[in-house]
Amino acid sequence: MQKSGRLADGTFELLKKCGLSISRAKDNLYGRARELPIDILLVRDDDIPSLVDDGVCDIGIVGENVFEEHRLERSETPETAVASMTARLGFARCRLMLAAPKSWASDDVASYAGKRIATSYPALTKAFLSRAGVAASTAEMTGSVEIAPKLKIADAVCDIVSTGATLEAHGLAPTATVFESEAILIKRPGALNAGEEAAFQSLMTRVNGVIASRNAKYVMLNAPRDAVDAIVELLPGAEAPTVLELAGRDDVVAIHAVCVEEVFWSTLEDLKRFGATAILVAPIEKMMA
Ligand code: PRT
Ligand code: ZN
Repeated sequence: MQKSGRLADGTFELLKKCGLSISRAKDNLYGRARELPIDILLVRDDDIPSLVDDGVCDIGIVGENVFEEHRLERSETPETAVASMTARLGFARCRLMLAAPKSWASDDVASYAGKRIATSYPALTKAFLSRAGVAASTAEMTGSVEIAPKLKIADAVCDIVSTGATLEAHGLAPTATVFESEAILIKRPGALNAGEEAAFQSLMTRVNGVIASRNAKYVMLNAPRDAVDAIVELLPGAEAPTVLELAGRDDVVAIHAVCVEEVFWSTLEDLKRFGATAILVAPIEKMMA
């Protein structure tokens, strides 16, 4: 995993939610989980795909952008790639975007024809341009890509965007999404022996539980008996809610449901319109199917 940076925080948080406490060596290069037989190598994110491909590590957590760039660089197809994606982790979401100085920025990708584009992701950029049928050149930079147009190193950029504030601050406008990314878990097929595979499966059960419970809420409410169907219909991503009798009430029942999708204020307002009362929305800490 990444030693420090935008992926590291999310990765440590995920491992913590999976019930793993990581003790780090003094040199900050190694970590060890106390609860499962997992050793952790702390590195720069760019090294993670090769470390997994080459068998130094069995699994890795990395940005899909870095993994896909590495895969394209090695001219691998998804079928022949050594390491492959095992799970999407839902954090470090970002987009790789083409951006141009506001003076000539246009949503038409053809406007990049004949231009020089600075990027840390030349393979992803070239693949996108070639799919779009646009002939442009790339200038590879390892950081501070956004200053390239001002320094006349390039005409435009293809860079990672999260809020868009960095592009804005440099007078650049994002015009096309080249790649959508989030943190992913990668694994080399056949890397693990039976004991290691058991630890990996245990880790994955926990990871999937954390991901599933991220937006999940436990919703409890009272509903008029004749509105149960309409109210259940409104509960986002709830399968087979529990309907309970209320003591001394024939006209009203209680409904309990696990909603796996986000429950918005507007959903609660809709529920109220159908006669729901005493609505409670509680977070769910862990889920296992
Ligand atoms: O030291 P190391 O090599 O490990 O880290 P790094 O500096 O290469 O990467 P790091 O920690 O910045 O990012 C790691 C991963 O996080 C990336 O590969 C992406 O998958 C993901 N990620 C998510 C981002 C961003 N959001 C992001 N905003 N990576 C980079 N940025 C940068 C971007 O390059 C630009 O400079 O943030 C700036 C734009 O941010 P906004 O919010 O102004 O749009
Ligand atoms: Zn990096």
